[in-house]
Amino acid sequence: MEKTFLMVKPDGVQRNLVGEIVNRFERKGFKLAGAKLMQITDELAENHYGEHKERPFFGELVSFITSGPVFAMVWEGENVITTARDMMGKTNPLEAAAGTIRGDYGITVGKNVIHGSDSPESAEREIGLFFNENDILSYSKQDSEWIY
Ligand code: IDP
Repeated sequence: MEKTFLMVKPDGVQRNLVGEIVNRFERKGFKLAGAKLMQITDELAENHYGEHKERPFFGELVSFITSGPVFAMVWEGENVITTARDMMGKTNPLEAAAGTIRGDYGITVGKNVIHGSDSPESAEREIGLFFNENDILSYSKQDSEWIY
């Protein structure tokens, strides 16, 4: 089954949105495979956001994501990468549709509450950066027969 990496950013943790965000993915029918509250190092931040290294906002991005705890998660389910991105909404919360996480809770592009992998390749890379294999659990849930 497909997996994705999702992360409540420091603004989401500070604003007490962890439970709300977990709730949305649980209610949708996805399965939590791993989760941890953690403080990102500069090295991990620079690696994670490596594709943005040349962008003018890179320094701001790294200092924001390392400014406080984040809640890192692995979620599993059919088409979870694309569906989670749809549930997050557009990068700029002012353009994100109402009903999406960024549309409902965000105002600025820098503090947009949540990160989610944008492709199978980035999901694999990001899960590997943030989680040890042993911390990702494979288990069955009784509701899967109602979902699939
Ligand atoms: P995504 O998070 O929706 O995949 P990306 O384009 O990969 O968006 O950008 C990564 C993160 O960088 C965004 O979530 C956002 O917080 C931040 N970001 C993107 N563009 C800007 C900008 O113009 N100024 C400040 N931060 C930005």
